[in-house]
Amino acid sequence: MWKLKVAEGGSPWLHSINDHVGRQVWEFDPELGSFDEIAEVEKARQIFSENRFEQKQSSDMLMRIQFAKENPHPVIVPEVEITDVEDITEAKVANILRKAVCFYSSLQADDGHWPGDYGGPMILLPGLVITLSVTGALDAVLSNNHKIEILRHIYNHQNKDGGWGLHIEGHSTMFGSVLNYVTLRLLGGGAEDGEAAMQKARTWILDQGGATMITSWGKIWLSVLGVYEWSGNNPLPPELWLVPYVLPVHPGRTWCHARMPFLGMSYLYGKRFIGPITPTVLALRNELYTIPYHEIDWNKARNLCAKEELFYPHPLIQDILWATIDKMVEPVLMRWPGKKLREKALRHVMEHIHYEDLNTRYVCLSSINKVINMLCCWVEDPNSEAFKFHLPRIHDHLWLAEDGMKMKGYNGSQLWDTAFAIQAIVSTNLVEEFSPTLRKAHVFLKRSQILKNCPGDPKYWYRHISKGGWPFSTADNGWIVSDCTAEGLKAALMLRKLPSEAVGEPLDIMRLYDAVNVILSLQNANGSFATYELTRSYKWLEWINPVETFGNVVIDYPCLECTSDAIQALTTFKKSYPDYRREEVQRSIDKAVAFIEKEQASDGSWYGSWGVCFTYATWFGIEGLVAAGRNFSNCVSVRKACNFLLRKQLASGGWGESYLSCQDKVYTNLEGGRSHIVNTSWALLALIHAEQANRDATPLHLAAQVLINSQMENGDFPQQEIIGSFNRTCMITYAAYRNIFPIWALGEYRSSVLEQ
Ligand code: LAN
Repeated sequence: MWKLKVAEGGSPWLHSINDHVGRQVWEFDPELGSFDEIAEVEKARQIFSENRFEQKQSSDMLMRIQFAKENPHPVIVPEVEITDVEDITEAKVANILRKAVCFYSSLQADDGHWPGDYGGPMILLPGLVITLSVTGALDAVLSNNHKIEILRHIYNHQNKDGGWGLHIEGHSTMFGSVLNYVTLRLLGGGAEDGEAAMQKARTWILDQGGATMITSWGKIWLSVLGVYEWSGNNPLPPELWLVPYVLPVHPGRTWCHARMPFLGMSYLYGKRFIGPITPTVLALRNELYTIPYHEIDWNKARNLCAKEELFYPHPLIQDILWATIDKMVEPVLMRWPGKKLREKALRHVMEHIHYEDLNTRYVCLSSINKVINMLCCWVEDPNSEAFKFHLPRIHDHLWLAEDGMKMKGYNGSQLWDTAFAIQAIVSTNLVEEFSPTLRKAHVFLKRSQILKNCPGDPKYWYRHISKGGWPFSTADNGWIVSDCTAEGLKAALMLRKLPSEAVGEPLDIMRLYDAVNVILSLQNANGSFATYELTRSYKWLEWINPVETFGNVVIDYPCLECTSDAIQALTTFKKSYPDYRREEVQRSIDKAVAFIEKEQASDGSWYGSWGVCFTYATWFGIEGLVAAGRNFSNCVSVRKACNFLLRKQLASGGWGESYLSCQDKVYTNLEGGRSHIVNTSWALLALIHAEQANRDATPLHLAAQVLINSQMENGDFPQQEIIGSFNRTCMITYAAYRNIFPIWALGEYRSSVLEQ
């Protein structure tokens, strides 16, 4: 049976700066599991695949089955069902919360964090399988059991039309379809039922024009595998890294999630690296195209892109730019003496790849650049130590659920979820009952703070300071994020106020100061905060975004959520430590508030980049303003935002927003007007904090009723539609939100609305 192992290392090729705290790895142990347990897992898999077109997101059942055995918890209170808002009482809500937190505590790992699914995108795992395949490491890294689970995931998420989307809930795209088809072929899928699935997929691909229509990023992976020609790619010249930094196009000025993958891709492009041409590769050349491979016009193919994934069409000027580089510059760089410059650029790129690998303990920023870096290390030297260090870290990026094995978008969402969970649990006023949970979470929080800057000259490495910040996932990942730092700081400050006998020793005050230093250092001149770094270049750079599938990728954009979080953290900090960098803190808050007000749309909403979508951002907008002392009576923005949320409340009392809001930038209800507990919780939290109870508490009671009635018998909450998003078009699972946010919202509801 499969087992989730947490905070374990166990290989001489693994290093950690904090004893692997937060590390999540699924391992197969044939000795493990009673007959009943194995049957329970099988049942969960079966239920998923039977309902796979209705419920596309897994419910993390494998982890739940394991944790139920490891952390048995009593079901402490009878079920409460509310048929009328009049029935809601403080005592009933307290019981619901007790049950919810009791259940959620049983999902906490021993190291203090809450593991969970962070899958969703369907285009990540193929890059890994292609990489393992061309490096010959496939069988060494993925056991047969891994392969079975990967195949299960791919089959489970094939759309009815035969294709695969960008993410599990999305319509079929050439990107998703070709890459998953190729993965099936490389893993030897196609036995029994698989044959029919592959046939259908091939038909979809050929009907939409074949693999030349895949987006640029897919073209690169296919070229690496040898089933697409490098001449069919637009240029990715590594020499770009050598242009003077003053130029706005220097890659060092772009968003870390654009520049890190570009780093490795430019290496592979510069070398025109192709893996071994195997019989499968030759067969794929036949299977993926509508015309014979040698007749394909690769020059034309450079700019082809299927309409299903053409979210960001290249402006003409971009096409002209690529054509010029392709025809005039590349030929020079491929031959002596231009080749000298290419070699210099490749050395520079490799130096930066090694720097990233070392400073993330081979976890890397995200699963994308992890795989690309690993491949580059192998291309540089197949026997390198770097490649060996990369291998065990692959498992940090894989997750198993009842829908199969997937690649996470990151090595997890450990810190982010834990910081939220702490605040949610504290909001219930049940701190004493759940002090062991909080104590453990507190340890995790403390052990995940980044205590050092990355070595060397930050300018040379294009890095911001890290000391005092918190990462999204683990300390080994090491990349701090502005809002993760803010949430980490908020959680630490909250725990500091509670008796240390209950929640453990508080975080050292110097470390609080360091966190504040990081936050202040991340504010842009216009008052906003971006994600990992300052915004280093201009919006117009988006015209060189070569990735047709995603929007808002080229620079680290100022973002509402991060800006609001900074205000929340700084205002909380200021209350306890008014003298630390007093004026700077106040100035920073004021400027951030002005940015938030400026960002608000005329209908009162804000648009969210990282969640679905208007409810998420409007919750952040309100929290930021309220934290800074604004309220319904003294601030028109708060008024407008409350009215916006009230207008979107469904007849059921909940809110339910579709992921389509993100790409269309128009508020869109879920199909059939269903409500979603996470959207409902965000809206409820926002309205409570904007003192809606003083005006009319009915909308709050109705929303609370939705949450109360969706609680399951064991205290868990159901997994509904996918709720995380990035870059406008891709969705990502936040498995913990279904527990955290109902607890938090009902916690605040109980203490601020019912106990008034
Ligand atoms: C994340 C995850 C966390 C997220 C928050 C902290 C929630 C947000 O408030 C700031 C942005 C951030 C850090 C974020 C940025 C984009 C990420 C890193 C991701 C959504 C996780 C995965 C995504 C990354 C770009 C995925 C790379 C893969 C592609 C298919 C482009």
